[in-house]
Amino acid sequence: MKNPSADLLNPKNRREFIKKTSLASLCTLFGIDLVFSKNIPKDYIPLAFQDADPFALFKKNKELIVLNNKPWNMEAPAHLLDDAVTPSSKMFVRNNGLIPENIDVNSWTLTIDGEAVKSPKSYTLQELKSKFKQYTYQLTLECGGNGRSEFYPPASGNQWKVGAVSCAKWTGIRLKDVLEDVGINSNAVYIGYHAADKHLSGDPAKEPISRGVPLAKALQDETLLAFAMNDEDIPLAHGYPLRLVAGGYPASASGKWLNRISVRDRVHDGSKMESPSYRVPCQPVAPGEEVAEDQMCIIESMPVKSLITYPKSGAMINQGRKLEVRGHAWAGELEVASLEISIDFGATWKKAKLDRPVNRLAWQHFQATIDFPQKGYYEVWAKATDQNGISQPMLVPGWNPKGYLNNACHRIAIKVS
Ligand SMILES: Nc1nc2c(c(=O)[nH]1)N[C@H]1C(S)=C(S)[C@@H](COP(=O)(O)O)O[C@H]1N2
Ligand SMILES: [Mo]
Repeated sequence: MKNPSADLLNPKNRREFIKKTSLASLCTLFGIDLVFSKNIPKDYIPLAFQDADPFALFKKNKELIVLNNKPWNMEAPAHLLDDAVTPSSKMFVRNNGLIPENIDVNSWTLTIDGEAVKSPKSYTLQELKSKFKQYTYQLTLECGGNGRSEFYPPASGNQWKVGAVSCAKWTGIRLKDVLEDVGINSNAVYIGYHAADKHLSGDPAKEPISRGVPLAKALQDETLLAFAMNDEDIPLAHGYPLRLVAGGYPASASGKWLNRISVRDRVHDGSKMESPSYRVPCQPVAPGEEVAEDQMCIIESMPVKSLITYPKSGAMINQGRKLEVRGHAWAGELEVASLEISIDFGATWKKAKLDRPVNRLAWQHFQATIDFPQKGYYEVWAKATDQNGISQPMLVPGWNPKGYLNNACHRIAIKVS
């Protein structure tokens, strides 16, 4: 056994492994004695191992895929994202550091500071909730690196397939209302968030991530300081008790465990704002080409994209039966104008029924009914086009050193028999 801890992340492997291995030798492997191991019933999984189970820890659907455990990163297979509103159990987790522990909501504060505030001001959670009007929006959050695994030459980082995207319902107050209450100066150009998670190195002086958005984005109606997700407290993995939510931008701009926002007189220079993080070449480059740091531009609005969430890839149907296909489409800060489906590898396209978003920056649902001409293997491809007439590419687009913004058409396999 090479790397027991990695293999044991999969609960199926863990159960198998524990069945095959005596608990005593299991613990030796992990560097600790299990005293009284002879008293432990067969098939009993010690709590220490249960705690390492991200599915139990974060109450996640067992079909989520674990990409990393330090920090925790998990994504959903496409068919799991079929809900109109993504439930927490199916929502991807992307952490850059260690989730804060022992959060005390009663003493949690948000401080607004920075070069461009009249004077810094702090609020308790209670003050934020009672002083400002509350709003609820469904907001699409997609990791900038979603789809990275398809780039060639490969880019380092979490090898996301297609499931690092969510559209939950967020409730909170408008950042712009709070900034107005604090008072910002005319030199304000950007906001940067600071949060309570810990750097992987354990160094308290380092922040795992501290990103932000241009002031104009910060002042949009839908940019929230959220304290609830899907009508409940935000789950711990998703930023409890307070989160900045800036839908349509790479989700890295939506700071979890938020405790401070700096209103800056320059582009925010926090951790992972620097090149090449969350940046792409300002001008297209050849795959594998080296790009100078000053030639990398910060990602703002995410590109147009869609996901087929029903049926699951590999589905089989009988000949003569119609197939209902459905999913979601989104286009960063823009709206999706149309969604087309192809079953002949892109030779012909048919328009799907596409809903308007429930609110700005929410994904849009599509649905199509497909007839297959004869038995055999098919692929169903989906292609969204945004309101500016820009469509998803069929091939992996714009290679970039960090593997961001892969918005190639999603496809599923169907067997008609
Ligand atoms: N404080 C903090 N906020 C964060 C992160 C983080 O590591 N720490 N990760 C960011 C990134 S890169 C992404 S893609 C989203 C993931 O949000 P989720 O885990 O709720 O799906 O959170 C963003 N906000
Ligand atoms: Mo991300």
